[in-house]
Amino acid sequence: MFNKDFLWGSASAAYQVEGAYNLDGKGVSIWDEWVRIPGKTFEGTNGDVAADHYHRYKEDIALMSEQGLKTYRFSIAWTRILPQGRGEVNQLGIDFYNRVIDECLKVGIEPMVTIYHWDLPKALQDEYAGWESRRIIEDFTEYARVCFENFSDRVKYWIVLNEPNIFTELGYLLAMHPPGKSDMKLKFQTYHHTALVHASVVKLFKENGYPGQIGSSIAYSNGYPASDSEEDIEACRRYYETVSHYNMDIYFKGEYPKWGLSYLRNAGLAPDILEGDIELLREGALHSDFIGINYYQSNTLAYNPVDGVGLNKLNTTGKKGTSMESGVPGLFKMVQNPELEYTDWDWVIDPHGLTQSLIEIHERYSKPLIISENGLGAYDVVEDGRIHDGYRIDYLKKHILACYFAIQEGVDLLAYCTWSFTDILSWLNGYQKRYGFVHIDFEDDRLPRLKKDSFYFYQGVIESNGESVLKED
Ligand code: BGP
Repeated sequence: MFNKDFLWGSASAAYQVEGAYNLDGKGVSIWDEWVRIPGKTFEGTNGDVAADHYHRYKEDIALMSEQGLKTYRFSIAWTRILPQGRGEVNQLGIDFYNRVIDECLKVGIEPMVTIYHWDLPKALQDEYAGWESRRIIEDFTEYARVCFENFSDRVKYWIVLNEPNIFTELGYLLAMHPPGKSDMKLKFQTYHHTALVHASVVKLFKENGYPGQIGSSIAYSNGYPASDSEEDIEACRRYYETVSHYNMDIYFKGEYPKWGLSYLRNAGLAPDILEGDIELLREGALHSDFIGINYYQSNTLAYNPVDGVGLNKLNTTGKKGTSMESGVPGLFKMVQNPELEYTDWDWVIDPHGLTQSLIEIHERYSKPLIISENGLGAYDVVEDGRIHDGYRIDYLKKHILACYFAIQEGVDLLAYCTWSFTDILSWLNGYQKRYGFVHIDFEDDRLPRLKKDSFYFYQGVIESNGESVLKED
């Protein structure tokens, strides 16, 4: 049974939904710049207009209310609030988020705010290379303070960072996100800085006694050994030590897994950990109220020798079966799982993995959990003014059921947010990879909204507090 206060939600991110990239005093973010470099995003798509949520938020929130949403997770664009990253506050930016928050509350939707969803102010990137410098800790904490001072009278759920493991991997290792670097040591160093930022913001939140709950959201993929061979089981263990547990432990235990850290040290890849870091990280971990996880898929791991396959870029074309094998030599490689189905972007569909992930995290960290993202990216077709996205309904049904199984096992799950409410920009995949309950025709300047079949499906789920899915099973 889902708790009667269970937060059925849906999520977005400022850059992917708002548009209005240069209006009302907004400063330039690293994404505003990145999308303008030829070849960086699918067919040069950008978020200049996106879903124009900046102007259409009332209409979108009215649709959320019609669906019955209990929470709307959205992010704040740092550059709307502090156009240069620090210093003068842009009141028009504050006003916009006040309008969004108030509109949500007016229709009984709990606003859940992500403070950072990847759109770093370009000014800070230019000045000190952003996440590469520890100076980010002070600037970010000050930005968070501005958010708390302005919005914490009404916002009760705060997610400090969205998927720090993904933006550091894609930004500093795979060179697919800004700043487009490829340096394994830097990836681990910048990740360490994100953890310090998280801890510093949690500390500020608690010391100032702001009401509400705070956490961060990590992209989590549980792992399976590809076979029962000793080598594959060991590859899976190494994956946890250097990826899953590594990413989570530093945020929610305040330490790195021992084997993982010593492996990285021996390889000359470990982050520099300064005096006082671990103390701050432990404090941040202790005072984090919840753990946010974004779950899309699991990973199946196999042995990868030291001269084995390296990391390869993701499939951003939507041509099924075009992604290449990827791994970290000496640790593991990710392989296809013959038991499971894949999306057109080669993401594995594995609802059981969600149950396993939730249980693993619950057992290791003993904190309440929020699923801050889960959803299916797919091509949608409009037929006679309708979108019959049965595949999305099927995906969501199975993942909601997966949540239920985890709750039965004792997991304290507070919320489930789908990705996304309307169709929005997919960072690297343009507008053709759709996730929403509400279709947007991006070819039409009026950006018309159209409810998909999945809109009504989720409406039924919320109305029955999950019973509609359980009944069918
Ligand atoms: C997560 C991000 C989201 C969103 C989602 C879907 O990693 O937090 O912002 O983009 O993935 O990913 P994609 O758009 O690449 O399909």
